[in-house]
Amino acid sequence: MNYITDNPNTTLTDGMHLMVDALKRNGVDTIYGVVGIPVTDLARHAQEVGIRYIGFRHEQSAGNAAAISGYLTKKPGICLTVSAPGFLNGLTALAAATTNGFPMIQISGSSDRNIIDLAQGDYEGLDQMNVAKPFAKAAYRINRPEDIAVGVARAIRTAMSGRPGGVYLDITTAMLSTSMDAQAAADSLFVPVDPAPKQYPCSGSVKRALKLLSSAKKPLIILGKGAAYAQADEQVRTFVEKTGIPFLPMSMAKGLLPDDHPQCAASARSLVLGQADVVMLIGARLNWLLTHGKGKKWNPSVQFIQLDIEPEEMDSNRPIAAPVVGDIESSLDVLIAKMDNFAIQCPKEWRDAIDAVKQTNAVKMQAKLTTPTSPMNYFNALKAVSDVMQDYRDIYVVNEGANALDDTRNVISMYHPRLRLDTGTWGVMGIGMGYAIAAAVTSGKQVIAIEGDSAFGFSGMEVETICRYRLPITIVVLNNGGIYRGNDPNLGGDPDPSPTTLTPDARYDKMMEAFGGVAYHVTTPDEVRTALTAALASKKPSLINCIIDPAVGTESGHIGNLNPKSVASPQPLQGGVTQKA
Ligand code: ADP
Ligand code: TPW
Ligand code: MG
Repeated sequence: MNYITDNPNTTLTDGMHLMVDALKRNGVDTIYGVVGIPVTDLARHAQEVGIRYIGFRHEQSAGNAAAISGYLTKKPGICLTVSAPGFLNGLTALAAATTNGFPMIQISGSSDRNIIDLAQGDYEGLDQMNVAKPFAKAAYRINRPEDIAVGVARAIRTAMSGRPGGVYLDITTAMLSTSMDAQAAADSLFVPVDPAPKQYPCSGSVKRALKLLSSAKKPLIILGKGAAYAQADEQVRTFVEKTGIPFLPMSMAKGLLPDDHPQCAASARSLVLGQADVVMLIGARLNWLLTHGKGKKWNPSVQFIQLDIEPEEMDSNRPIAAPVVGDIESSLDVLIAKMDNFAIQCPKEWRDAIDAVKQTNAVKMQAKLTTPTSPMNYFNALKAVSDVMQDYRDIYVVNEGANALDDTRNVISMYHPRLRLDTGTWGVMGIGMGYAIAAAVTSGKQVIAIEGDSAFGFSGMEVETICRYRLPITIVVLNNGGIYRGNDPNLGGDPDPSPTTLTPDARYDKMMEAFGGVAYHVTTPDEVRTALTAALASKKPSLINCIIDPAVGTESGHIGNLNPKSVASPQPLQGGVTQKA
């Protein structure tokens, strides 16, 4: 129902009702949030007109849910927060969405401008828009109901177009209760036309890229989450398969082409980065995750082709020999159309060398996965998870932690695009439950969240949300009793736990039980297998608490090398950096 058109006798409306109508008119079907002054009625009215409202226990999870819903649907996810503290709680997620390039809009109620601007101490008073600006792609404030349509349209277009990102939309308490003629209000609404227009690359840039690619002896394609976001799945497959060039998926691009694709070079990562002479980046940035395209991991004379919608991304870390600025779908359409004019091929020796390394590494991995230990380690526990998941190849995999993240990424194969959702560009702990909830809500599909015990703690209270909405989410906590490890000593020798230590054998399963979900406490891979089989078959909210050896984790997982080196204590203080990225 639409408040204004369905209430013909209404002659006046107000900002709150018009705001909801504007969202509805723009196709918003779900709002993720936490209510309170001044947005409670807005959420109620949204529900009244058929927008689904998912109420969280903390705004950060609501924001994460909105962000990943944006990634999955290519439409901005909406997060609703109250003023000051609620707004700030959501802001971390908005900032992370912007960093990841996910479209979302954080709509926040805000207090009285007159009081805020004179710092007179309003209820939850904060100059929110100025606080939001550095963390968002853009920030707008709607001060009058007659500006709602434009404000919402601007927020949507900004979030979706170019490189997507987080938009902050400030709605003041005064605006929400300002009245407006209902007919004029209805007439003001509109939907922005083509908010994320196609952007074709210029033909010169395409020819330059194809020419460089055809000169390569050891070409490599790197697929990033921008390629996954673009939903140009057929174009990606056609281009990769027609060229025959090996590809390396970045974490969230896993599954864009299946991990068992013969051209997938994920398990020969060191070899391909170390030797490739021409690397084509498709929706991936040369940021820290690729060691900025330089250093000992890379062939020093590598040349780059980069497909990206954001012109400023080019040359940000390494000179880009062939920049192709456009959206990935359009760019690949043109590249595919023109590629026959260039003799692009992938030398057999290069593919053979990669295949040989893949085979050797597969044998090593198999040995790790099948070596029994007591207590369990990450590998034999994840082998059990992986076995069960062979029957669930189309479910979402949410993943966070350090070892729990890196080992899962390596062990759990992905077979379909956009099913792997993880800590992203910042490596944020706390995305887990928000991402899992939004994946389930937007798709109606099942979700498995594979969580470190520390990581889970950041959003663990949302188990109640999962149970309240009866979502088909299974949480697997890889519980080694700590951040990286559970057995670090307190170097001061006093009885306090060490900085990395959490409660040993903590019963996270009881949290699920507390809210009516199904809970398992397991200590062997066989028990993992049995519990996960039952949990996934039940489609119920469920949590499997897997007790992992507290001694096996590596400092910071695969990125221990990023910890600052100490001159004063050249040896790692405890455990330390034991594995190179
Ligand atoms: P990853 O972490 O997987 O390497 P990044 O987030 O670093 O990926 O990079 C994604 C890139 O994709 C960003 O530079 C972004 O501008 C770009 N991008 C996002 N959507 C599109 C699109 N539709 N077309 C082209 N480029 C895109
Ligand atoms: C918002 C720092 C990186 S990884 C991690 C933390 C706290 C948790 C690792 O322990 P976990 O995994 O989850 O038990 P495991 O298997 O290695 O034991 N705050 C934020 N983000 C980050 N990245 C951190 C802190 C961190
Ligand atoms: Mg842990």
